[in-house]
Amino acid sequence: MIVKHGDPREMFIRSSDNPLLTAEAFPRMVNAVFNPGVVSFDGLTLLLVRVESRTGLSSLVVATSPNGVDGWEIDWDRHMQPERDTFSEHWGVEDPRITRVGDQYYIVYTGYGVGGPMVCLAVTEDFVTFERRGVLQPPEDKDAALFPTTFDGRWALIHRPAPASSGLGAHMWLSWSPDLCHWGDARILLHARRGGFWDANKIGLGPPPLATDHGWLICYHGVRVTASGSLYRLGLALLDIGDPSKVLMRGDEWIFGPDAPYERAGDVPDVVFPCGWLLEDDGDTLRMYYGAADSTVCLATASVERLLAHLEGHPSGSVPIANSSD
Ligand code: M1P
Repeated sequence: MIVKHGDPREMFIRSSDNPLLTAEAFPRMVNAVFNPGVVSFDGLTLLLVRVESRTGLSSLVVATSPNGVDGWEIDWDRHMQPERDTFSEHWGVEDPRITRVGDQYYIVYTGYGVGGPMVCLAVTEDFVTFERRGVLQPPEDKDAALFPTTFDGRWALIHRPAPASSGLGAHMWLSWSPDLCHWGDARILLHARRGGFWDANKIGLGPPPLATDHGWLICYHGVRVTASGSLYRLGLALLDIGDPSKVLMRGDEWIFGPDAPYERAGDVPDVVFPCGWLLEDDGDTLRMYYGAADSTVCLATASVERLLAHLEGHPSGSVPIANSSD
């Protein structure tokens, strides 16, 4: 039997240990564990996992592993609980993207507040205490991450301000700040395409941008609405290393999509949703951690060189500079 999701032509290869983490592995009874942020911390792979309890609300829990594949320890005490008495986290905290800056880890996450989902920032040095730094972008806005460096003294944030229901598309934006507090100079970075494309109408950033010799590598999800629901797939783009508002390349094709049984069935079927990736010491092997079907945590691995070669070999035909909406 041909196992389609093991096709060697794929760039991201799924771990045979998938799913790495399931709700059953957690010490408390929870509904689902998915969409983790990831960093290397104290010699371990540390995942900050979105844990949805049986209330439906989410919090973020630390899980660590010596090799990033197995031997996971779930540390229920290292837990970023939503501050439910605040307007920004009343209904939970979701989908963390972690950027290391010196000894600090900047966690950009979705605060689900009474006004809708919004982009929030918390900072930690130990993943024990999490210092809230407030709302970076008001509702409705999500799928955000910071770059690990400033550009001419300004921080850059990729985010997704609009709901697809506007009818005008939900695009990825870039905003700037001198102090991580005051944001402006906002502009569209990548348009959701239109019509029959896999990434028509709604897109959003996956993991934080990755610095490469060729530019910032970006992975984003595109959402295709079908008669039987939404399909969440992933594509690539490359931004100028000195000026991330310049889109150098964007692929026309998706490079990873729901295929394995644990991606096709779950609370939300047909979803792959990465919030973090980790470059191994060889400088090429990229471990991408993703939520599968909004239910479990999974891993797929790719070569950065191969991802970049794919982008170069598949330049966008329909979106020459990535900012046309056709
Ligand atoms: O259910 C799929 C995903 O839906 C939302 O993402 P987006 O708004 O970008 O479509 C998020 O709620 C995400 O957590 C979820 O995995």
